[in-house]
Amino acid sequence: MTNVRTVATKPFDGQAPGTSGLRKKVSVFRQEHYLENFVQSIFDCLDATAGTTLVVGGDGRYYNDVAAQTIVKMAAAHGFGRVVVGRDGILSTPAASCVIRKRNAFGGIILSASHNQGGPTGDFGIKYNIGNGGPAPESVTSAIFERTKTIDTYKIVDGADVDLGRIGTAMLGAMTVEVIDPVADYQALMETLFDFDRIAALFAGGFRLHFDALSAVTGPYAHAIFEGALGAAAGTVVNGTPLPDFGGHHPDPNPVYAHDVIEALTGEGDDTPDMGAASDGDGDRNMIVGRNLFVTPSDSVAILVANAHLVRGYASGLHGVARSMPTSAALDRVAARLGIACHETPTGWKFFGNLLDADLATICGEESAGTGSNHIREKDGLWAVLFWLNIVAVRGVGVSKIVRDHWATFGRNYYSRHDYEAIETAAADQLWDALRARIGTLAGTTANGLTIATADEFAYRDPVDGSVSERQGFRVHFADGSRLVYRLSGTGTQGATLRVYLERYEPDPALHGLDAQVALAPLITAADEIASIVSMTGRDQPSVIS
Ligand code: VG1
Ligand code: CO
Repeated sequence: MTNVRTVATKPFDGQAPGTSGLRKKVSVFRQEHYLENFVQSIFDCLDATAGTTLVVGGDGRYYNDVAAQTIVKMAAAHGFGRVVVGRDGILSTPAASCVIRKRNAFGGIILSASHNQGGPTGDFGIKYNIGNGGPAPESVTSAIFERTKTIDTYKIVDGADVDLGRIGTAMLGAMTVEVIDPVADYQALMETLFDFDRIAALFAGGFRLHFDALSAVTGPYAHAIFEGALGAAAGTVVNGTPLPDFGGHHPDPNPVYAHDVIEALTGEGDDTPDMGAASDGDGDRNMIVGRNLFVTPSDSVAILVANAHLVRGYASGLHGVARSMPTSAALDRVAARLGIACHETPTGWKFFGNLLDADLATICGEESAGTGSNHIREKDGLWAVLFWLNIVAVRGVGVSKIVRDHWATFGRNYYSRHDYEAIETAAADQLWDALRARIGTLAGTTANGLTIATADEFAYRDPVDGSVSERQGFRVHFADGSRLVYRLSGTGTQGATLRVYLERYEPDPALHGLDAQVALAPLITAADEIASIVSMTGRDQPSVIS
């Protein structure tokens, strides 16, 4: 008999889930009972789970293995009927979403701190997804947070670790533990959406992809799909083995942290690949690079939507599209052309879930390199790469040409995000309060000579359930159509991170070849003039420009 043990514990501070669950330093998670407290708080907030299925998996970062064992044992103590775990505790975030949906699971627990660094001195994270495969809505995450403040016991079964390294089923008390191939269900889903034969023909014709998994979770998926099913040359996937510390990589697929991809795609020689791509720690984000051209994520989602009719899974049309508020309006222009709705939501994928469930949107995107569709309820990095490959295969032209043609048709939305990472919390609070006090007075004034048309703090009313999310960032619209957005990151674990999003629309094709930072220079100055970033943070430049 497996023995269920009830362990006395105390409430912990600081467990408020951010935009993507709970993220903390590994050292915090390793405190006695810390992980158990959070898992029990999740379980305590779920209705009638007895006999149901729970999916568990993570991005393979340090502590993933320990946490997976603990969760399996707690799930058994809680009375779940079955736990489905990716082999070695591995599931990318999109694969977890796929498996939750396919297995009609009650929900899933995903172990990841996404793009945050891993290793013993890095970050760990845990997030609960509901039965539709998407991140739990705020009503659930707030209930979990409230529970962490009062929790006094958790339940776990005693006993040896379960072997998660071998595919198959075993019993833990009355619960079945099923270990699955982390790639199979996900790959099968991709094969229904994209024309694998056509993409395989593209590779057979000599097309060269350079995919950098940044030593994070997408390695096994990319090896199996690109080099396996699609026949891309060996060596297409680099850094393709998930490592507990991600091999020291910062698994955030942007031109700074994935600079190697930008470098590989610089040039026009025979040895220059045709397309570059990367994904983040947990596999839900993507970076797309053409020869000598980084595709901004805001452009990428707009281009996918403009070409969706060429791709099997989307050829019958789109219900609508959605983008997070700071994402550029390039998508809005495509939606207008297609005559479909374009929804604007706060940052974070959970806001897209209701729109997808209600068939109000089919494809969604965020400026932070998250793109996805109604095939699952998470953003999906490899899906975006396959979507691009499918478009390239059908149109027979390269990534950079597709982007330039798009600008020629729709105009170019110059776009950049400036991050000021790990600034002192007190300084960030001060800057934020000052901005809040000023925002209502900005309309009609000028900044760096540019006239401000409107300025507000973004609030969102969900069109499906009517819930309201306030204080989602400051928006400043200029009379010439340019826009500035300020947000504080919800995913950092050190100090505060200020994000400034800059956008300028340029219809004239003769002006489409500028460097984005040059095109945005007047706005960059205006952003500092409005928010006094340099004087209040002591930083004279951003830490990351993407
Ligand atoms: C960041 C991105 C946001 C994304 C979130 C989670 O949030 O800006 O667009 O949804 O990460 O992505 P923030 O609050 O730090 O700006 V992931 O790949 O960490 O699930
Ligand atoms: Co991620």
